[in-house]
Amino acid sequence: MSRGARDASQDVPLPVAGSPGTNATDAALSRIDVVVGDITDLSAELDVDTIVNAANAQLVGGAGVDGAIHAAAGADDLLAHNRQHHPDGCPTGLAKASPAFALEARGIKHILHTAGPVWSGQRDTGVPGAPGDDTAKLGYTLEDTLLAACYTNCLKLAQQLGSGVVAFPAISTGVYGFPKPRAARIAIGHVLGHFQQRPAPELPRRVVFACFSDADADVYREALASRGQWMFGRSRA
Ligand code: AR6
Repeated sequence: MSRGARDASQDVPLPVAGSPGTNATDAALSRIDVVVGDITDLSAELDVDTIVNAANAQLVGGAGVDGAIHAAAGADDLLAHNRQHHPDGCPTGLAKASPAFALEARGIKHILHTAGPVWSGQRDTGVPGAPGDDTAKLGYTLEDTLLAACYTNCLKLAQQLGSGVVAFPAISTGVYGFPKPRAARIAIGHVLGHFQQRPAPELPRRVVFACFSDADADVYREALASRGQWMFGRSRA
């Protein structure tokens, strides 16, 4: 399979009518795809018109997805736009929009820049939910809240811009060191919640999680398949 191609055989089986889960959940799940590929070069079949950049708060470009997006869109144009329109950058958890410049040739209309949190890496502080505590319940660390805000604010911005299909990278899981399974659950939980509250035909119609490797896509597939165990953990506690 080429990078960017949708691997339908690997899609997580979605609940069918009569299986556990509500209609709203099933409808929300049907609006999510997990694919393997470079976010700047996804298959045209996916119809992505908006891509999310895992940026830094200064919006000055960098490595990883940020580097790939700047290279593909045209770094000079993107940097000049962000300097002019977002002179204060993008504080962690917020989202800022730019045109897609050279990526328009690939059907991309908007780039949403969001700065994810840096995972602090502290562990065993003895304080539940202290920064970097991967054993803390989901949603109980400051980084969880900031990462969730990235997804929520990108989706709100996409809605305002009239985006049809938004592709997200795994924000904060590279240079910023956020644990991948934890980040995937936060991403999926917030996208599902957004879709449940905004049923079709509200925009965006769909979200694509663009994973850079099969192993990363497996993390999302596992999180989707096991959502019954972790999505409602807080209310059962
Ligand atoms: N397409 C899709 N996913 C990608 C791509 C790509 N082209 N390239 C990398 N990934 P990262 P962060 C995956 O480091 O952790 C930059 O320097 C990668 O495997 O890009 O939020 C910025 O300027 C990983 O799973 O973003 C910031 O300073 C995920 O994308 C800082 O890094 C995110 O990795 C942001 O760090």
